[in-house]
Amino acid sequence: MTYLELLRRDRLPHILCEGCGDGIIVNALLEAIVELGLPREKLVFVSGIGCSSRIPGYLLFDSLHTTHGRAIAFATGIKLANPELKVVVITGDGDMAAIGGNHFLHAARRNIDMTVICSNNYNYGMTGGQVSPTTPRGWRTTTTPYGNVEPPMDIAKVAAAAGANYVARWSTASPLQIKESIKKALTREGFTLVEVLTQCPTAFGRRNKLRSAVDMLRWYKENTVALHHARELEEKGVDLSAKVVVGEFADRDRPGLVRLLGLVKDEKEEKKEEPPAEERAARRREEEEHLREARKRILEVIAKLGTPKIRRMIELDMDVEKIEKELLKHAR
Ligand SMILES: Cc1ncc(C[n+]2csc(CCOP(=O)(O)OP(=O)(O)O)c2C)c(N)n1
Ligand code: SF4
Ligand SMILES: [Mg+2]
Repeated sequence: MTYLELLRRDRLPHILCEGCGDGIIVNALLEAIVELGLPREKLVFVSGIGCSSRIPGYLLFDSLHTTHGRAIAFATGIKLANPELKVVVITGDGDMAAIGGNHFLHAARRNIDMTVICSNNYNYGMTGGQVSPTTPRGWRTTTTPYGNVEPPMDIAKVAAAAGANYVARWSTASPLQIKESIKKALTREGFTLVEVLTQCPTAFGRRNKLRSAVDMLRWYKENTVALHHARELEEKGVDLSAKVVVGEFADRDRPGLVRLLGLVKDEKEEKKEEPPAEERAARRREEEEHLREARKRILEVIAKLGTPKIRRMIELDMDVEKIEKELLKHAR
């Protein structure tokens, strides 16, 4: 299967602007699903409201387009109702960190089994470019025309601190890393989050002298620092306050909520309880012996009741079905 087969091409043309980074997210996501070989019927997509939240509408999967900020709440319901499903939330910085902030925080704390992909374009793209909780200081938006004065929220660090099992952040300038992190996120238990710093040239870039998608991608390339480098640089006293740190912020194995609630079998415990191979073989031999004995006793009874022909058939150890037929003929 190729990722093109997972796209709802009947819904094209899409509503996203030319150069919008959400296309890079779709590409990485579908390639991750194809490479993992995940069956279509096992995945459900959930989104809120925003440009990024429109993504599931273009994917050939079951999906739920919900109300603003509530995607994680709906996803929780789906997962608890059917723990066999892999639930994926596609959300934006406004949808998840502003109006949906509490759902996000507690889903990470409770380690609720779902994968969240957050398209962080630093603003409310769909409604024309208002400031969001992640807009960096000094950047202009329609509601901060002289530059944002508020300190931004660091989505990846908040998720990691709250208790999520897997958290990664990359920019759209690193599509391969996004794909690999989505693959990890989709295969981990518990709450997993991939934050993607993405370009919104229409509502955000042009207000900040980054008019095109290329300008914005170049900005990400020049201003992101890998986590391990950031640590080294900070130790040397380099000021990274104007840079964005990317990488994996959490990768751990806490039990997810579904397992804590006992809604799935604990495979590790099950393996522990299984007897060793020798013991299993001995049990099997015992069962087979028991069946042979039972068959022998039944045939003895039949021999007593049956005709000389049936007795002969039993002596010759003939097929049981043939003996049964002969016995039925005799009974009639
Ligand atoms: C309850 C409610 N409040 C406000 C809105 C208006 N609204 C729609 S999308 C949106 C922000 C979307 O921002 P984000 O999640 O970052 O998505 P983007 O468009 O940037 O991808 C807002 C405030 C709404 N639809 N519902
Ligand atoms: S407004 Fe921004 S986020 Fe929305 S589709 Fe256009 S470029 Fe993408
Ligand atoms: Mg946004």
